Amino acid sequence: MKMNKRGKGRYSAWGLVRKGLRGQAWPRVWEQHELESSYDVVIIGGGGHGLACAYYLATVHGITNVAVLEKGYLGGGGSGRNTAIVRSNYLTPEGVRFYERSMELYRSMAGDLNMNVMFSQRGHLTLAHSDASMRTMHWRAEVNKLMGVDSSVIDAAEVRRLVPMLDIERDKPHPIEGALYHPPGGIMRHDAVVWGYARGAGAAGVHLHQQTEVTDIVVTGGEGPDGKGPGGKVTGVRTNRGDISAPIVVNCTAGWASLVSGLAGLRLPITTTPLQAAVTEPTKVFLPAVIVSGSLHCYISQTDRGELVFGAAVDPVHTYDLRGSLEFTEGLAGHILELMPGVSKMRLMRQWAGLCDMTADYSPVMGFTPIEGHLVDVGWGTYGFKATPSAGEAMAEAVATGRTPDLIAAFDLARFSEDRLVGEKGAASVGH
Ligand code: PYC
Repeated sequence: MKMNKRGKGRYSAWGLVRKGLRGQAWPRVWEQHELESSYDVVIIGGGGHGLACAYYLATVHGITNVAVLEKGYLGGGGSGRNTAIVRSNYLTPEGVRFYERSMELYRSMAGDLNMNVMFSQRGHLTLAHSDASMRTMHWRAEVNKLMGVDSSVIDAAEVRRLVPMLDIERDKPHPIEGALYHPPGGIMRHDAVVWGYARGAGAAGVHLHQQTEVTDIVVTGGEGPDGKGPGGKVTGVRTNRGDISAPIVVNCTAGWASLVSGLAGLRLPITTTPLQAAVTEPTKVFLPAVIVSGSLHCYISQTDRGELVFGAAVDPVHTYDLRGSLEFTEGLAGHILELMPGVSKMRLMRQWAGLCDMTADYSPVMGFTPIEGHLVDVGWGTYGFKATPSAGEAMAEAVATGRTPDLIAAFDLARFSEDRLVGEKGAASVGH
């Protein structure tokens, strides 16, 4: 069966076998198009955020003359380089509300995008190893509950009941005092989220251009010496494949965000830092929840295939270098074994790094900028994957209506100069 126009075709099991045996070509999941010389909206960055924005622009707002430009391949940046954890147990009301909208969209995503995104709401535990961190857990739990999010503080005995593999021995440097327990948190298949949005956007008429690098954002009338920067107006972009005129250019490039908006003469309050992660060989599934320890700088989940996925603290340098390091592996292994000595025989199979676009308050920057027509969806730090659907939905609304949706009003760029920071460091799973 061919894909229908909305990208919702299905193969029967027998159809799949027949096709495989006959060596037939698979239909493309999204069509390829010539690069047009003009679009109504250009989105830079073909990761989850850019694709989600394009998808909601086309399907909710009927704006289909849209190009997503990706310098590599779709989902090859932060969307493919995270640990696929989702949750909404943040610390600020603004953060909780925003990430909870993402959870809602994630819950209905498999049906909405007709894609098995393997959403597994297996529960999420943020361990506390001291009185001070128990206090923060209580604070988060209270904010979460007030915002209608399922989250509470549990003691060490309950932690052991939920996750018997954890060592709750008290006589050690970092004893487990308790945890913030967030039952709806979990993991999902990050690539499937990207493919689902790409297929849906493509089927709705959006042009997806891979291997298309933006080399300049064209701005006129700005305050900078070159006519760029605040006060100016976007007229298009230059790419390695030709120029495009567009009145709206959205930056969804995560780790590369400050470089990309820099092309328009806009300085973003963002630093870029790598975050490494690693995965073990598969074993029988034994870890029933996502485990995070801020103090021990590590987080662990087990995939449905049985691999343990580990992450640690961000690297201590600002760089765009994605190489793995032995320091990371050694530090990670030490901390994981302190929590779960039982996994000492497991072998690490792979290691990777993604780029985190960090802001001073650990909250994102979304919406309009002082350059007319230039919008940003950046500053995600270590929270980007979780935010994919709600960021895409809200950015699409901003582009379509010309107004900032309430959901993201607190995350505007002006907050840094107007002393309205949204401090979300206390909700970080990742050491910084
Ligand atoms: O905030 O849950 C989190 C997280 C896990 C890995 C990176 N960020």
